This record gives sequence, structure tokens and C-alpha cells, in this order.
Amino acid sequence: MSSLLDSINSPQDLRRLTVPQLESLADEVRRLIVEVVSNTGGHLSSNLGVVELTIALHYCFDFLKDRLVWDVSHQCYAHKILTGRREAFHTLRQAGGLSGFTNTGESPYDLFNFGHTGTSVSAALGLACALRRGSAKGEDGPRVVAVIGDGAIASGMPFEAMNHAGEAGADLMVVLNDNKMSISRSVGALARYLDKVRSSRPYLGMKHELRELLGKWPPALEGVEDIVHRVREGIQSALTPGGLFAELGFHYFGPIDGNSVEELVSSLRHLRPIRGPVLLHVLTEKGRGFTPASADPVRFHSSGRFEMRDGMVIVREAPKASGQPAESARTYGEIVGETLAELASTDSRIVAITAAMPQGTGLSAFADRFPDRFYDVGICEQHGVGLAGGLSAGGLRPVLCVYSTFLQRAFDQLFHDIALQAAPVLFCIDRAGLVGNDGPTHHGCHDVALFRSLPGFVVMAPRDGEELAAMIRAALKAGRPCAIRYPKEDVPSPDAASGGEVAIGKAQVLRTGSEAAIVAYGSSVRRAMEAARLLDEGDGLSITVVDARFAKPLDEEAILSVVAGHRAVVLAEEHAPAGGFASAVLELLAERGVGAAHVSRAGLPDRFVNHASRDEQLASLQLDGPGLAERIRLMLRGTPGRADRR
Ligand SMILES: Cc1ncc(C[n+]2csc(CCOP(=O)(O)OP(=O)(O)O)c2C)c(N)n1
Repeated sequence: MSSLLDSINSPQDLRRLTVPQLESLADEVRRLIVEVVSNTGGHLSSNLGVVELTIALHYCFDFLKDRLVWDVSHQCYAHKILTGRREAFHTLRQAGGLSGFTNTGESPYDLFNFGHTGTSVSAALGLACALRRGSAKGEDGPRVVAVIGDGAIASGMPFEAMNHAGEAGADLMVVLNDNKMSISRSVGALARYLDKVRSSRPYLGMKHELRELLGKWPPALEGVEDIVHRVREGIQSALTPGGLFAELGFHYFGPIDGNSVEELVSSLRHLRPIRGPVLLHVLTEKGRGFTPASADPVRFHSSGRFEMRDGMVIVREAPKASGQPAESARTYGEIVGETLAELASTDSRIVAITAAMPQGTGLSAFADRFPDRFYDVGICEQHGVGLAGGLSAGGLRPVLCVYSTFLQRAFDQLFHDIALQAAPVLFCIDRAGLVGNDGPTHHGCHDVALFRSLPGFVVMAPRDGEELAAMIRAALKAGRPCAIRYPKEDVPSPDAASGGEVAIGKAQVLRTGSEAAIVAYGSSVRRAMEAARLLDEGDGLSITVVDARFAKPLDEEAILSVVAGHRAVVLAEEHAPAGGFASAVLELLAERGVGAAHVSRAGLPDRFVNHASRDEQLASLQLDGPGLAERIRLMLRGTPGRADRR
């Protein structure tokens, strides 16, 4: 059956349709998104909410001349479908296929490779300032639009940008996509403020009434201009929804129905010619049009593959790589949450912090059990770290659970508010290493380098759940800043040597061999064990495997003895080459004057790793068991491993 969508290969095609046709097109776009995401996984709820908004934006603007910036850009699926990528859309998030975020390599309509929240307003303001310096100005000059969610707008950086935009008077339109949700419900005073604004009458409709009201001011007061002016302003800000944004220097409009193409098109056309900073507040429904997602937008914020059977959503498991040890189908985050809850029941100083990710970081159960010892600070990682510093100064033992990539923006707080104060705060760093289909914006490849550079920090990584729980216990006893990193994968079943205490700065030797050694950090330990088994069974080589446990302080004695006792040593980790665990070992060898010609690094390359499944990424970088085994074979034959030649 032919459809409207089949005829849309660019936004120009879209502009040939009528507004009622656009409403039907929205249904078709939505169906395609659900169909594809059920096969690929992806950010379903947010995308379903912005279909009409995306259509209306491309209808009213020409984003080859105008500029469109998506915040986070996890909600860009309809944008991709409408900007010439409909036929490739089924490859979403797959190796070699379309990215799940805007990607400058894919289309001239994608201006940034974004995946972190709160960056759109600054970027759009930068574009607007750059355009103002260029030649294309005036009524018909290009317009810059940023689309940002109600969760992201509270994340600090947008306020810095709006503060600047208001002052600079830049020609910038911010579309606030308000669906009341971050990943979970939006939190904080701004969320409460938006609740109030949401229930007020739209400002577009009130303008006329306001003018009428203000025009009828008693003539006796007209001489007292200043007073009249102030009273007018007072009335205006009391009666106008969105007064907060007006105070920041934005013309506020809304709230309007962001799931009505008609209302959107009429508002956008009305606002397009307005100069200076404009904020259009649109109300949308997260998960709209797909009942399971609108009923449970949190579950479908970032969904795995699924299928529908009898109206029920059935999760489809990703195929597991062969040769891996059995997994417990539990996440590291769950173990963190359980361990913290257990310890918190006997230690009233323990409190937990998340930056808008209670589910993702495994803290939901802790939050349910200890609601008054749990802080969700919204998407504000910097504030989360600063808060942890303050809580610890007040005698508490804060634990901040956060994804590696998002913590990066709080590096100064780690330095200033934590390390410099020697604050006993524990950082539980989830999604450390490669994250699979989300790709480069979400890989956690720099945390070891960041933490290692800060005096006083203990930096560690477990190989399984038991070691993680033991590290949490050790960290909370240590009374100093500590960081534990763990990957985005199911926790492997414990091995024979699992369990027991973890002593700060002590590694664990898991296998002793004579030919070569792998000193592995965190998630690489299980792969090192697999490599040792393959080399033993397939090549008759006996291999030592050390679970390093600590990147700082290193177990110097154990590492120096392994390096001295083997003719080939591989340092395995999932981290960027600069500053990681392997760097720490090489620095140690240099300090001690130990030759490192027989030592090689197996880590991430010095480039961004594209989206693909995590297993595909690890295999392509020779960081899985077979890859590590092959590196050892090459080293023993005297040929450097592939990674060394890269
Ligand atoms: C710095 C940073 N922290 C956390 C995240 C994880 N994250 C992705 S989307 C999202 C919620 C965004 O909410 P909102 O801006 O309201 O957009 P919506 O998904 O509701 O459309 C979060 C917390 C991120 N991408 N970047």
C-alpha cells in the first residue's frame, strides 16, 4: 500500500503536503520508529513524543539554511527519517548503520555529534553569534533553533547559555519540549515551576487581553510613568506563564500542544520573524502512540529489542558471544544498589546520589528503602559531585553512582570539591569501557585517567560481582576518595578464587604460568582468563593471569614480579591509551628503570569507536578472549600485536 511517507525523501517533499496530511504522516513515521526500534533497540519514548514537532520544524524552516540543534539528540529519529535517511533507518545503531544520535558524517541536517544533555543552547547560541557576524542577516536571514527537554534544561549549562543569550540579544529560538519526564520524572524546583506553567493559559492567546487590561489603567496615574511601568511589568510577569524565561531576556510563548501539527505550524510561523531570544514551550507526551511506551515511558526511554505477543512486550535477548563464562543476568548496578542498601542498614552515614538515573545506576531499590538518604539531583553531575563533597564534610558517607561518560563534565568538582578536600566520597562508575550501540558519546574511556591524576584517590575495578561488593566495603572503610569502575554487561558468575576481602592496593593472581602473562583490569580479567584457557588448550602455552584490581595505588610488587618473570606481558583494559591502567604500569616500569620491550598494551585505540554491539566492538579491537590470545601468540613469535602497530 502506498503511503505518504514513501514520497518523503527530503524536507522539501514535506513542504508540499497540507497540514491535515502532515498529521497522517506523523502516524506513519511513528509506526516506522516502533517497527525499527523493536529490531534494533533505541530511545523509543522520547522519539515518539516529538514526531509532530519534528515535522512542523522541517515544514516551517529550511534547515539547510536555518540551523537545528537537538539537545542530547536521542530524539532525532523522525528527523533522520525526514531528512533522506528513511531507507537506511532499519540499520539504526547497528555496526556500519545509522547512529542513534545526530551525526555530522550522515547528513548536512545533523550539525553536531551530540549525546550528552544540556549542550544545545550553547551550541545554538554560538551558531547564532557566528551567523550575526556573517553576511546573511535581516528579516529573512537564517534562524537558529535548539530543541531541549524539560529534564535537560535544568542541567546547568542551558541556564548559563540562556543567561548569555538574553544579554547578547541573539536571534535564537529555544523550543522547550516539556513531557514532564527526564528518564524518570523530572525533579527539582524548575520541574515544579513548569508544572504551574503547564496549567496556565497559553501566552500567545493572552497577549491581546493583557494589552486591553494594561490600556485601561486609570488616567490619574499616567503621569507617574515609572510606577506605571513597574506595575505593568509586575502584572505582566504575574499573568504571563514562563515569567522566569522572560526574566532571562527571552520572549516566552506557550505552552502549546506539541502533539498538534496544526498548533505547532501556526506558532512557528508566527514566531519565525521575531528577532532576539525566543522560547517556545511545547507540551508533548513521551511514548505517544505506542501504548506500552506511553504507559511506561521509563522502561522504553532506552529500550532493548522487543516483540509484541498478545498485546504484551516480550524482550528479545541479544545473542551472546560464544566462549564467555556463564553470566548471572544481573547488572553491576544492581549489585551496587543491594550492597549499599545492606551496608546502609547498619551505617546511618551512608547516603546515595544519582544524577537523574536511579534505574540505570541500580539505585531504585535503595531509594525505595531509604528515601530520605537518597538524592536525585537531576541531570546535574557537577552539582552531584559538589553535593557529595558537602555531605561528606557534614559527616556522611556519600556514594555517587554515575555513568563514566557523564561524570566527565564534573572533573573540576572532582579535583576541587573532593580530592583537594580529601573528602571520603565513593564514586561508582557504571558503563565504564565500551557501551555498544550508543557509540562514541557514551563510551566510558577516560575515567581512570581523570581519577588517577587526582592526588589521594583510590582507583579500582572488579572482575565480578563479589569483588565489586568487596571493593565497596573496602572503599567505605578507607575514609578517602575512591572510585570503582564497571562495564555495561551482565555480571559473570563468580570463579573459584572469587570472594573474600579486598585490601587497598593488592592485586590477585588468578593463574600462574611460565610463557606469558596478562595483567588485566576490571572487565578485561574474564577475557584474559578466556585467552589463557584458549592458549593452554589450543597451543599448549601456560599463561599467568593477574587481576590487577587497582590502577591507583598499583600493586607494585606483584606487577614488577610478573614483568620480570615472563617474556611477554599484556596489559589489558577497556580505556583510552592515555592515562589508563596500562599507562600507570608503564610509568612504574620507567620510574624503576625496568625495560618494557616485552610489555604491550591491549586497550582502546586513540580514536572514537563507532556504534556496534559490545561484543563486536571488543572483537574488532582484539580485546575479547580470542583477540588477547592472538596478541600473546604474536608477541611470543616476536611480532608486535595488532594494537601496537595501529
Ligand atoms: C550529561 C548527561 N547526563 C545524563 C544523560 C542521560 N540522559 C539521556 S536523555 C536523559 C533525559 C533527558 O530528558 P529530557 O531532556 O527531558 O528529554 P526527553 O528524553 O524527556 O525528551 C538523560 C538523563 C546524558 N545523556 N547526558
